[in-house]
Amino acid sequence: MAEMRLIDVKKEILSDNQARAAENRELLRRNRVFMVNLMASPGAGKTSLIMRTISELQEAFGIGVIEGDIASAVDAEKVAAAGVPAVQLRTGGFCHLDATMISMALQELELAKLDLVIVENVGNLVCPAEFDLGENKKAMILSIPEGDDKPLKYPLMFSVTDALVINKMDYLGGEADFDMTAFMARIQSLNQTVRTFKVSCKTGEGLESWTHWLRDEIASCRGAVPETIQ
Ligand SMILES: Nc1nc2c(ncn2[C@@H]2O[C@H](COP(=O)(O)OP(=O)(O)OP(=O)(O)O)[C@@H](O)[C@H]2O)c(=O)[nH]1
Ligand SMILES: [Mg+2]
Repeated sequence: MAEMRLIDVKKEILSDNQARAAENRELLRRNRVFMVNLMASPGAGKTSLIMRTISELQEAFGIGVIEGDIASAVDAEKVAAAGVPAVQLRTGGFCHLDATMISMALQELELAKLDLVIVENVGNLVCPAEFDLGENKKAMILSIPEGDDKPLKYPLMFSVTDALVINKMDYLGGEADFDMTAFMARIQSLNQTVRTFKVSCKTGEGLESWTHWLRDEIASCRGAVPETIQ
């Protein structure tokens, strides 16, 4: 009988990704840049939150944005029009970003001038949750019209995220049939440490607490590298 070899493809891919993510994390640490990986379904409001964040923090901080999209560059064009450097990663069909793609994008940004890099991951509640990009924090958006049952259907993303932005709060009380108490109980059972922010990118409601969290995270990154290893 001939020798049989087994390659566990997923395990290999994730372990390669982990090594590249560690390099990205080190590059960011040396440049004192805070990077947040923003994940959500298509249309949940990722670009809207990024645009709101830019207008709130642009004066105080150097911001760069990495946009992930299967086909277009429309989100990066919006960001660039606001005067913020943007790199569009067009994945050509891949449904998530990985650490190698982020490494390529980071080379296109002048990290020495930046304090904050926001990554808009590909719109998808499944695959992005599995890939470490070397980010400091993971954040996700769940928008009210998507429904309160999403933590039951896509538990991994809700489990791994550090911050959960509940967007489109302006839909509550109207047509939306969303049970906030049941939703929060589902989140609690998956993730006891997640920070939650209830916002509307349309009205601006609740956005100060999100930008406050980012300010704190940026400040702790800035203070993180000892002077001797700059
Ligand atoms: N009513 C309401 N609409 C919103 C809110 N936030 C975003 N939208 C709208 O939702 C739609 C999708 O918003 P985007 O910010 O493009 O969503 P996205 O997650 O970046 O979408 P993809 O990049 O395609 O995955 C747009 O029409 C926004 O104007 C909100 O808080 N309330
Ligand atoms: Mg978008």
